[in-house]
Amino acid sequence: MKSFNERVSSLFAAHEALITRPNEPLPESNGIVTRYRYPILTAAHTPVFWRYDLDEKTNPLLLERIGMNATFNSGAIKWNGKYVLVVRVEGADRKSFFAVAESPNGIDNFRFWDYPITMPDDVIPATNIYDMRLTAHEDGWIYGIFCAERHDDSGDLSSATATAGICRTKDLVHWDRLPDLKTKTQQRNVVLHPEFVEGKYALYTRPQDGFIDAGNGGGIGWALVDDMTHAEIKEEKIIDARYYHTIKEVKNGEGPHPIKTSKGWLHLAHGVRGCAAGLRYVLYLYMTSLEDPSRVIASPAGYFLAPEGEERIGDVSNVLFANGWIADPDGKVFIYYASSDTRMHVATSTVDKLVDYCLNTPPDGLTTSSSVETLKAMIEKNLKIMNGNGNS
Ligand code: M1P
Repeated sequence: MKSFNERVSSLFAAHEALITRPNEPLPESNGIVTRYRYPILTAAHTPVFWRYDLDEKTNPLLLERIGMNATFNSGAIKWNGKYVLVVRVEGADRKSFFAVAESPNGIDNFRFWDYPITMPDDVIPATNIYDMRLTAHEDGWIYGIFCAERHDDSGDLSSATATAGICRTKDLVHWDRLPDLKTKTQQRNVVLHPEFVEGKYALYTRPQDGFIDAGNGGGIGWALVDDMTHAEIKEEKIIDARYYHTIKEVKNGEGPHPIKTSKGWLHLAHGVRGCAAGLRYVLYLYMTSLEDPSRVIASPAGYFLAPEGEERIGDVSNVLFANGWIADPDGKVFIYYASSDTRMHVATSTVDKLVDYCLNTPPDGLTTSSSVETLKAMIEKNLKIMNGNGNS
């Protein structure tokens, strides 16, 4: 029989082996993006000392005391040379909280900081908070915008409301809570653009009729606000609309804030459609103009990343969701995405590839006939090349 201390040592050794396991790129499937063999964060990556009481007097059987259920939907930022995620950690008690994990290379060795984030609750207290988008704004603050979920007292036991909670920090340790975003509708997936636009703060929004249903909320919206310390949306317009029989028929939502490129702002978003198995969440890209970040200039058809293999299975299956990515100065892009509301992954690409993908993937013609004509045009062009009389 192993001693208490030996069993504690085994727990730490197994955890250390897991979090230091080297990740491996998988063979490229489409030239656009590289996936990696292992998830970068799972519930088992949370520190042993979060889950176990390590005092032999109070936990002689060395049982887990505080269960962790999932690590997903993480904001991302390059910070002091490290790839830093503000992770949505969900406990076994279904409460989500934010915790910082950092990696030296962006693809493995993610290690949680000792303490989760203490988010001040000095506004109307929320029951649950999750899905933070991080923006290092040109005003000098790092803002976090997240969903604050509260019980809807006018409904039944399960009724809830979604509001955009706002906080800011200079060090990712101490966070100031700002008043929630004031809007006419419920909101989730609200994201702060990193630059002032017309001298104002610019927000990507997702108006929704209910906690789950987007309803008449037409898609990803755009609004300018004067002051993030009292943010209020007075006017909102839809910039990336939902369409019938597309990957974003039921809902869509901005991912992290867009990346500025020489050809325009590069956006990552999620689209949702319904099917017999429930909702299917996939990731897609689009671009907006540098002069007017609310004007869409490229909208490739279909999804960019969809669940594959074990990504398909989890607490909410058939879901990919991303609210964090990091573009390095050399143009490499680290896309941090979660699968099935359960675990975090990384995929890598480059700004050049993602921009090329956006500008040269045919847009959605919205009907089968149109898709077939698009396909035929490519086949015809390629057959000419293959038969030796197509290349100029
Ligand atoms: O369960 C899938 C996702 O559902 C919601 O996203 P949306 O508001 O776009 O439907 C969020 O609760 C998100 O956290 C979750 O991953």
